[in-house]
Amino acid sequence: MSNNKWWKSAVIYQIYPRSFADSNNDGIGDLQGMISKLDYLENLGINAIWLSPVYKSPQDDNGYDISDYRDIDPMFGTLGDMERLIAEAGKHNIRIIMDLVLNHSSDEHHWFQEAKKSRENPYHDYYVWRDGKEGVPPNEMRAAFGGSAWEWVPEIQQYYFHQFSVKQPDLNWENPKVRQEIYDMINWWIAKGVGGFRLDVIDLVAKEPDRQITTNGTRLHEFIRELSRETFQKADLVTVGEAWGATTQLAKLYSNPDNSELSMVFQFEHICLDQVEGKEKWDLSPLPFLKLKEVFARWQKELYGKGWNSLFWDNHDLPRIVSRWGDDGKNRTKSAKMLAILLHGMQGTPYIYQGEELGMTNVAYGIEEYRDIETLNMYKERLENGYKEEDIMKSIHAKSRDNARTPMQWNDGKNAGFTDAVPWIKVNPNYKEINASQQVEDENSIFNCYKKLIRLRKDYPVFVEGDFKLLLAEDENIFAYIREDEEAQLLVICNFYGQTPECPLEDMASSMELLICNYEDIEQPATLRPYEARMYWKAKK
Ligand code: TEU
Ligand code: CA
Repeated sequence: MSNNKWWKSAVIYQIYPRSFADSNNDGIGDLQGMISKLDYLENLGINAIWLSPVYKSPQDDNGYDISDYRDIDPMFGTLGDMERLIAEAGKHNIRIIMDLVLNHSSDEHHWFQEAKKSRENPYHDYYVWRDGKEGVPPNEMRAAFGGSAWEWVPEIQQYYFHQFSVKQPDLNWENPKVRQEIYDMINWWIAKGVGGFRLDVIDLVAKEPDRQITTNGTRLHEFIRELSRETFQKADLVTVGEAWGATTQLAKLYSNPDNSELSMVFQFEHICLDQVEGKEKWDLSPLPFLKLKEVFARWQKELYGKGWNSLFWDNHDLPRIVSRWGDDGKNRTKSAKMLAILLHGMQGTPYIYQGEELGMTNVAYGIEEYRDIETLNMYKERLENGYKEEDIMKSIHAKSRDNARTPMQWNDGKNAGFTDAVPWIKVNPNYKEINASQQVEDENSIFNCYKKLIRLRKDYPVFVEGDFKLLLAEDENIFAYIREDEEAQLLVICNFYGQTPECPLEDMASSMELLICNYEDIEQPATLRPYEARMYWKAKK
């Protein structure tokens, strides 16, 4: 198998720009702030940064509503700063991956401003319109952030379609002119030296609203192949599509090794395990451990040699993993390392979301501290629908996107060293114990565990090449697997809970070399300690 693409042994770090580092003390992170932290990132060892959107935007959805794809929002800096970031990151051997939001634009984009002027306007057809009568939308489709997916424009007596907020009108991919505009824009960024792209909700672009189809539309893969041919294939880029609707079958199309579509996708099967069919993410239910193992094992196995996995626990839309599958109280350090060791031993490209390398946790604020449009709209809607405020807050504390969006915790000084001003969203009060400057110095920190895992991936080819076999599939506490290629074996054993189960893999492990673990005294007892994780390696003769 040829696994020689640079991004197959790379580790990618996601930055959420407004929460990373504020250089000019206006309370919002920015590009100069990122530049000032490149030494920190190089020390961690990552190879690329995926930057959530920094384009010009009214910030209705924190930049996922773009009003100019070829400019930077003044809040983050200038186009010159962006060019400096690309160049400076390059000196640290770090590539910059831009976030492409191609399913929709902002309603303040000049295309939409023109489009809504008249049905004859040349830009009208850049968006998805349907005739109708005021108050009688074309169908019942709902938007992800609440309300109808159709918005009435009285001036032209038509509805436009939006899968997200009313300020995020859907682009019409059926129109070849729209696709061409997109390709030109992407090629313009490629010429600036970016290292790749993350494609926001790429599985929604081929929507067919008349058939009430949004995900995986009929023309989806035709569109992606054209996009790839016209842009990405001309350079040595990494591309990752966000695809909530991906199955392993579809992922093999998206990440076909023939390079006809993308490098890989983000799929969410391992993330949505506590979401009951037909319910919303806010309706809480327990996390099924055996199912987690089954899902990872299936994705590892199905894509082996036929596609490529992305590996992630966290992003800017998800609650913090240590508060989800780990223990963010007494066993925070142990469990955060365990989750890291589990994920980073698998085949695929690992992604680290800012603060994950410190074991940053969820927050539990009062509603007035929340900023996220999805959270705020849901709060309003559920109150109106008679939910108890207490239950709504419970859902928010568990699932709000703002859990991931609190400022990066750099040190134990004012506002965690993020800003001198009032931050746009409150800092997690636990920054005195959880912060980067403390962890960089401490060789037993979560940070240094991530750093070591990144190093191991570079040093041992089996991380990239090896196949995957799940062990102890029915065990209620232990997640264990073995990876194997022609040269070596890699064994990962993780105790997922605070119990002390017996470890039936002791014999196998005893002939192998311990690469990394999350306890300092390594006496290899027959039982695993709370959240204990160990990774072993052995050469084949
Ligand atoms: O998210 C896609 C998406 O479907 C989200 O609405 C997701 O369902 C939700 O965040 C889960 O709580 C992408 C971006 O990652 C997100 O930040 C944007 O808000 C969204 O697209 C619209 O661009
Ligand atoms: Ca700033």
